[in-house]
Amino acid sequence: MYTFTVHDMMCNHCIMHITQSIQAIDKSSKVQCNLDSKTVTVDSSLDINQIIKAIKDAGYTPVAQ
Ligand SMILES: [Cu+2]
Repeated sequence: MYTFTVHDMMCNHCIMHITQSIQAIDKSSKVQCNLDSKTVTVDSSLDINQIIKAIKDAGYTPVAQ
């Protein structure tokens, strides 16, 4: 389980982009995004760097917690 702060996640559209980008590399991952706390929690067996890359590829800036 990985938790990131993503300050540039502003709306549900951002959440959709981030979730789709992660699920594109791990279909069985579980992604939970919280706009109030600007956090993204990812349950995935992939390496954290792959998750970070997926979030960056979606156009956002994750900071690992
Ligand atoms: Cu947005």
